[in-house]
Amino acid sequence: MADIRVLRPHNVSRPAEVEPAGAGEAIAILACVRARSVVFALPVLAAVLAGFSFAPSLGRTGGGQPGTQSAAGVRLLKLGTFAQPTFLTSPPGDRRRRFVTERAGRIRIVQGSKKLRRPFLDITDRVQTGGESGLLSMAFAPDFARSRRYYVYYVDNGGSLAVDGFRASAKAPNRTQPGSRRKVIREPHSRGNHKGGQIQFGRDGKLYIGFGDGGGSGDPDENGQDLSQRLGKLLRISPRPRGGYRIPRDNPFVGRSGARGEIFAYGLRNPYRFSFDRLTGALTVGDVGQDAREEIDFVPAVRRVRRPRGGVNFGWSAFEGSRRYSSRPAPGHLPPVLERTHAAGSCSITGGYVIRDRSLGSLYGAYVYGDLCDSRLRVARLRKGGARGDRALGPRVSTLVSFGEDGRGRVHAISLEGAIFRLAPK
Ligand SMILES: [Ca+2]
Repeated sequence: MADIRVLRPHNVSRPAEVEPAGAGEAIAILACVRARSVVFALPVLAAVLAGFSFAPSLGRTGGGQPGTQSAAGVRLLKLGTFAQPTFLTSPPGDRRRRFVTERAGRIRIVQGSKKLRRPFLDITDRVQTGGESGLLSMAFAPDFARSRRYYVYYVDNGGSLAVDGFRASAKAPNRTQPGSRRKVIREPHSRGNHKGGQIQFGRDGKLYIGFGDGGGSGDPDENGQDLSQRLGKLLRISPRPRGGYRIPRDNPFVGRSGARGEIFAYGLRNPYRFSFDRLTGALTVGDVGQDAREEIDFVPAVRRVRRPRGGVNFGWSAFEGSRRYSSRPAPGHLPPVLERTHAAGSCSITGGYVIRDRSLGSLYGAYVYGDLCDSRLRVARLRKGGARGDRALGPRVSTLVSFGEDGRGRVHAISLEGAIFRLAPK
């Protein structure tokens, strides 16, 4: 609990805009997003009882000054301010538009540099926003230009993990076609934490979904290593246009008795953010730790199939990072390539992207990531078996909830407090 002082927002670009109430709310939200343990849930509860709400008031636009921060080689260009933004992405090849999910259930479009007034989607009536819940990410189908299909990941009003598909309007491309919603997947999830949150299409054209282990502390349901459960897993599916999904025949556990065919990788605690290298198809996962160790996992792509090998066991809850956590078996588990300890100021890792923006020069090919508490952006070179050159990049983004990559491969850093920044050359 003593750590709560490090949770104070300290976005150096806009210090004057951080008011005490905002700080308190940020702490509550921050703590809820990470809520790793019962111990840490106490300050969350205290903050909530003290009257802080989860209303999207943190995303107020303030003076609208375009803030910038810089460090050697890179600076942060402010894209805009949103209401508790959680993710950013673009349709494949779309060089003009960036789509931002807002936690309450809206998707905003930034066209060029202009934020459009009308949301692309509004499902606020379906989305639960307490704890670690909300509209948490979205993904455009690889053939979006033709099919106009896209997908969203949210926590529904019953607390279940939900992925739905929608279609953009044919006549009004910045609007969603009314009545186009199709359920893709639902997973009951009764606890307030470890709601997962990421969907991404791989270079193999399949939709990958990251589900948390079911919440609580220490994987009480022992889902992580249980192949009969979808919680604590990375899933790989082919959504059907009319709803539901197909299980790809080359998934690793198809045909294995007692295992779910949707599972692509397992042994995950809360893979809140994962991504694919847009050049190679390699997988990186930021798996949020328990009480001591945050981790980045890396699985290189198999060139022929444009995806990582399937069936990898990431170790939870036998291992937290590279350390033994319980006596549970974890056959063949793959240790992380990078770990950050809580002793060093981390609390909840925010997985990012392998940078493929050539304008960033020597950062090309480096992996950028961060942490919800330690606001420093970090970079490292990931490779099979380890990482090298792990260092703080310089700029800070407080309450760093996510990164996002646009249609040009430009990487953005997102503060749940409202601001989104693009990593730009100095
Ligand atoms: Ca692990």
